[in-house]
Amino acid sequence: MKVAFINDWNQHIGLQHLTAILKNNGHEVKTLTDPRLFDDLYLSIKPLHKLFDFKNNIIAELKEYSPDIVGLSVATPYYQWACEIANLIKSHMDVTIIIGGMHPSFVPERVILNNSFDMICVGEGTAAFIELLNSMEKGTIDYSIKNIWFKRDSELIKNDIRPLIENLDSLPIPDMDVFKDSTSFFTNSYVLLTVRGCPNNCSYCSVSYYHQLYKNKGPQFRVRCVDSVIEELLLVKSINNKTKRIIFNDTNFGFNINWLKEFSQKYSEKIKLDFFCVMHPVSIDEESIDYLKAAGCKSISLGIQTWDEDIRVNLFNRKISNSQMEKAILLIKKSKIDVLLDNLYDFPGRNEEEIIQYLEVYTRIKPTRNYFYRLHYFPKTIISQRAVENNWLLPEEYEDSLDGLELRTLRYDRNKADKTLKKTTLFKKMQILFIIIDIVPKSFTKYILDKKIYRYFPTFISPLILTIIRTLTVLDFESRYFRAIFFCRYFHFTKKKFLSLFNKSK
Ligand code: B12
Ligand code: SF4
Repeated sequence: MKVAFINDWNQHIGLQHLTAILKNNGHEVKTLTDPRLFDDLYLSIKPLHKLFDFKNNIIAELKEYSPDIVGLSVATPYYQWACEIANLIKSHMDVTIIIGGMHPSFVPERVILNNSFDMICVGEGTAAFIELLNSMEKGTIDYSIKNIWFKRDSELIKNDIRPLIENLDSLPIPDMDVFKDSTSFFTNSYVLLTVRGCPNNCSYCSVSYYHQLYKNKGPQFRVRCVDSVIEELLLVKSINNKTKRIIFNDTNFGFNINWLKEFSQKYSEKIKLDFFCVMHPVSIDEESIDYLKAAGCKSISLGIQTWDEDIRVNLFNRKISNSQMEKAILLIKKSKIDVLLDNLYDFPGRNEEEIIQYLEVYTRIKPTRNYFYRLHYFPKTIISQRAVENNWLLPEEYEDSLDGLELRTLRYDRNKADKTLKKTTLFKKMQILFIIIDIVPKSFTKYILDKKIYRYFPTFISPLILTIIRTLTVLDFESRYFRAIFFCRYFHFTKKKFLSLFNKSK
């Protein structure tokens, strides 16, 4: 069968898995890229996006390729993009479209109502997609394939979920060709996972919903063996010998200390590339830091979210103490590895004193970089349910998130709108301090905090613009990575657009 996947500019691990297994089973696969220039969560300029839109190129390529089925894969913030592409395809050609990935897996009952999607893959797709293609090849679709939801005339067929793949090492190494048109490739970076799922259950995190989705379907948190990770990386190096950065985007890299010890030995011997990883602060101690350092780790990202223990434990369901987090950060700093912290702002109960608490901690420990995210209400998360129950979010606002429309962020008390506005302005001013806290002297931050000078910061200084300026100017591993991705993406795809316009005009 001929399969076409449409992807944005990101490297896509799920698609790499799918295309690997499809090719192994004799199917033909093509991946088309929509780089979404001037049209993403960071930079959206409508007239420029229209000028550099690749959707018509995709339609032309699809018509030429003439696939039997088109596949899309999306997280919630990309769902509306997928709908737009699918509608456009349906208006140009008669082809079956299937959608999978996190968003359709979480809200299949919603996604199946969209006329442009003929089928949905709920949960893991490798085995299900092969079964589907094999049945299509035989000329009769098998409507009982587990993990796939179908439309047959006016009937909706909602099949059950199959057990999870227990042994991740039984899967083929992810396909490397599929990401050759992703910016990761041009920037010589490679993103991979050593685990799937997460043992924790943080209330705001989409990954936690897997515990419900896969209930009684086997252990949700699974770890690959070190050898399979090394094999994947050796292949990456052989395909792109310019590869210089490895990104372990795990939920919990190095969760198991024996795994980390083995990884450290093999990685430093066979791969020898700088790497970045996402860890949980509980996994950081003297021993794990030694292994990470020896392996060549340059940067570690930790989820902090808040220094208010009550909110962290009771609202966010993150079972870790302030002292454990502080110890982890200081250990990483001591080993001269960059430490990047993810923080959340914009949640109920947040007040000036609590933010001062953050600022005092960061004045003392000075992480390499602080990132601030608004807490989004993703579909089916525990916090979204609490938000609707507590009137932090209106039911219709939650409904919007199910369609990947505007992702609302937590509000304060709806009945005190004027106070909320004042609070938001104050938090915006305080954020400026967060962004510069690691580059200004401790005495400066202390003075500003003691005298509450931040209250007089001008409102025209935008935290977002400041963050962009910092990312463009600093030299840490993460900022270099983002800069490279941004520039390479725009350079590669604007060139491609001009070339296609030039060829057309000839
Ligand atoms: C690696 C990763 C990235 C990487 C790679 C992206 C990617 N899509 O592979 C990078 C850094 C680029 C990235 C970017 C983003 N990410 Co991200 N990312 C992850 C992470 C850590 C792992 C995802 C993964 O690879 N899982 C393993 C693969 C094998 O699973 P899978 O993709 O679901 O695919 C399987 C099935 O879903 C199914 N399937 C998937 N697609 C299809 C299609 C068809 C046709 C079929 C049949 C089956 C099928 O089959 C696959 C194999 O079994 C998760 C957190 C987590 N631990 O899950 C967050 C996560 C998915 N990301 C998230 C977000 C928000 C983003 C961004 C929007 C961030 C941003 N602000 O830009 C972007 C979106 C980019 C994009 N186009 O996906 C959220 C999504 C939340 C939500 N409800 O949507 C998550 C859950 C993080 C979190 N905790 O909030 N991400
Ligand atoms: S936030 Fe991190 S630790 Fe918590 S459930 Fe999500 S992936 Fe796991």
